[in-house]
Amino acid sequence: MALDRKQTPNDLDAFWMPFTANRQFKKSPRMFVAAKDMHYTTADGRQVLDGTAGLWCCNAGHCRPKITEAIQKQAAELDYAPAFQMGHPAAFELANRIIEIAPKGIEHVFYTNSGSESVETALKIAIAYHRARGEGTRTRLIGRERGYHGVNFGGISVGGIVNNRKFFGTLLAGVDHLPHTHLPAQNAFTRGQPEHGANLADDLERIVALHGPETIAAVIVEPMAGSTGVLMPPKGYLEKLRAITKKHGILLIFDEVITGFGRLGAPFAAQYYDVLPDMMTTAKGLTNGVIPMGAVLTTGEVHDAFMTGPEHMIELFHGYTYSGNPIASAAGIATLETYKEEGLFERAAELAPYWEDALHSLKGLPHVIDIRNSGLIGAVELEPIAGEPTKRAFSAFLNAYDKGILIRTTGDIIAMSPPLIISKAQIDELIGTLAGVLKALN
Ligand code: PXG
Repeated sequence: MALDRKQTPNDLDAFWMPFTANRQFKKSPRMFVAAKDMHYTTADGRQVLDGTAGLWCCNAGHCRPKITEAIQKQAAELDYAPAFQMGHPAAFELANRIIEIAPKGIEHVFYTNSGSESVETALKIAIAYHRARGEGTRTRLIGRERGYHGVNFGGISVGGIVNNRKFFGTLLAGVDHLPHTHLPAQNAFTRGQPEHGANLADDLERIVALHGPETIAAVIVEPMAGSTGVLMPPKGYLEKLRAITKKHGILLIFDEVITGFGRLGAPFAAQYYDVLPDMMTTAKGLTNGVIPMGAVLTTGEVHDAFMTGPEHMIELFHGYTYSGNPIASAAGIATLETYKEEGLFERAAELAPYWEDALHSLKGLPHVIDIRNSGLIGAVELEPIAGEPTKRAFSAFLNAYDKGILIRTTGDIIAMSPPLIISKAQIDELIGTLAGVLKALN
């Protein structure tokens, strides 16, 4: 019997696309059909230089043989193993390798399937940690304006991207926000960390005084705020947050979903900025973006607080069917091996000054009001068109795509984060093409 539904594989209607202008896209689709190293191939056969590592995740570039082969082999050998009360070697092996490159003091790995799930997991661990130690009144969570912590309810509650929150009701109770650190009047066109703004961390003392420290479980921030448009932490800011949280017995969570796995030229931002949090949330670059996987990394102290009570009892009532999935674990191991064998974190650090100079050469072009960078991350902020925010940057994105480069935009900010395998010639091509796009913008 014939299926009673449309058999129209080219119909774009059924797929409701995430974070996409669906109607605009479906009128004028942008389809990738293949990828290799630094390039995507479009459906009409063009090569597009990847200026964003997919969505900040393909740090080793695309279709890297070691990762592809590891996935193929694992799929044929052990496709799935139950994640609860059973194990398989690859998940343990990957955890050990993550801890090898993590900051000293970070000792345990709890697997998830995305950045959003890593955030939910870390927030839950924070609250349960205090309870396990007899401080069950510590339930409040503190995020920051302009923060992005994924799209689940905990993450949007502590997050500070207005459009990600305002359509979705009352969110979690008991959440406060630190002020964001964007101070364009003082810090515009800073290379690396800005001079001004460390004092914004002192607002945490105000929040603590308002509620009492014994009510606060954790502070979560992106050490470098990516999605909101690339805001580097002011000099001394993260150190202050660490000192204040420590003083009041509050856990500090770094959301390293973007900054993890070499983006700044160190394995994690915690090492780049030399500030040790109690937990780190990761995803994206953990598997080079190839298979969904995330992980929460914790100190020994956080983990050990749970390891009490009868040994036959589950210590943490949390986890996912796909936590530590064999194929994701194999992809993770092969990814970390690729980073190591090719010295990609060191390469990012070496390329950073060249990247910085290239990016700042855009200063003075039409509409450019700020440029920010660190590691292999860069942002170019444009003056919005009066009354039509986001339109100018979105036009830049579309024109750039037509000219063969992939960039990201958020509001009127262009963000770039190329794979760490990018060459100097490709940096010139990316920035040169973008310069042409900016010159032609309305
Ligand atoms: N935390 C941070 C800091 C992130 O950047 C998430 C959590 C959520 O991860 P998942 O895997 O659930 O999407 C993110 C994700 C962009 C962009 O263009 C950024 C993200 C995702 C997609 C696009 O800025 N960050």
